[in-house]
Amino acid sequence: MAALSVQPLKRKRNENADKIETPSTEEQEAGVSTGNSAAARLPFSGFRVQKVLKESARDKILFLHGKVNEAPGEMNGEDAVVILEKTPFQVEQMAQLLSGSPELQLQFSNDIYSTYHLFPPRQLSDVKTTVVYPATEKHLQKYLRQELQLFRETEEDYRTITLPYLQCQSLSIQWVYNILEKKSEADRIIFENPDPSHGFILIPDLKWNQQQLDDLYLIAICHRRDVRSLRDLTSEHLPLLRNILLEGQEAILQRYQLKGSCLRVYLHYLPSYFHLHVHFTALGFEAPGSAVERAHLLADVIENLECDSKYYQHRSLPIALRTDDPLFQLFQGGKKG
Ligand code: DD3
Repeated sequence: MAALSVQPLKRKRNENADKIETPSTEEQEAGVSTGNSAAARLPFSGFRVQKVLKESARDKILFLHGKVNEAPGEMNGEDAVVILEKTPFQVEQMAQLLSGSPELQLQFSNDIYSTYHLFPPRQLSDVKTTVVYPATEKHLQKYLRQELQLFRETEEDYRTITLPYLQCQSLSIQWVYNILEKKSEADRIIFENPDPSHGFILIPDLKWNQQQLDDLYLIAICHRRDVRSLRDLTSEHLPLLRNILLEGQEAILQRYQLKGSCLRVYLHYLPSYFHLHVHFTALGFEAPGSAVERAHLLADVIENLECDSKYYQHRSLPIALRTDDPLFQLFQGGKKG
């Protein structure tokens, strides 16, 4: 097993252990850990809304498809997806704000009740913005709200339907290779076991802004490139999977003071990208894709492989498919005979 190389804890901003540590100003000035603080511009100019792909008042999230880089007076733009999301509160910071004199506008007051518009300072009022540019038709489709239907994929379904479909599909996972090769996000890596066959990189998922532990979300991406999904796993991969579980939990304990018993550690089937990866989320956080038809706890996967090396080749696995997914037609057609 490779030596643990957990990064040393960074200096705490204050004494609160729940708070996430940010790099000190010296570190930021030295450029050690930037990429999350520099002023920036969007990677395109202009944004003409084509469609609201999805919105949720409850989740406070908005998915927009826009045309960008359009010449004046022309409609020849490229496609971009912009996802805007209000982030969870940083409790300590908000409490501190209330103890001072926050900028307020009264909405109304009635008896003992009153409501206000509170305008937090800029560092507490950011909107998490995720950009996909240039966006393909696949991206646009991915964010459109769609009905799901559940199937059971047998060993034969996988061999005759799913696998051939995947092979001619070749979705780009360049971003995964960029992480593994340290070409992108290198300063965000939380832990690495560099072993080429039993090693992995642990990194915050793009969905997590790392400002509060409530919605903690990291992914472990394995170094080897020949494991597409749960379906490919055999007992040969047990050392890799055990490393991910044990070293991943230990790294999260060191960095975030969160115990393994407070984490949900699981794989998706079907995954959204076909390079083996494991999700680490806060147990109290109902991350998308943590429902029983998609999430397989890593600890269970390990035990199943210990009992039967070919467990995931032989078993039927549930798959939830969007009705606009070409695979949906193949499964429905196949089932009707
Ligand atoms: C993705 C699944 C993939 C759109 C969007 C996200 N974590 C990522 C690139 C870099 C990353 C991830 C595909 C893409 Cl919004 C299409 O996710 C990523 N970096 N999940 C990290 N750390």
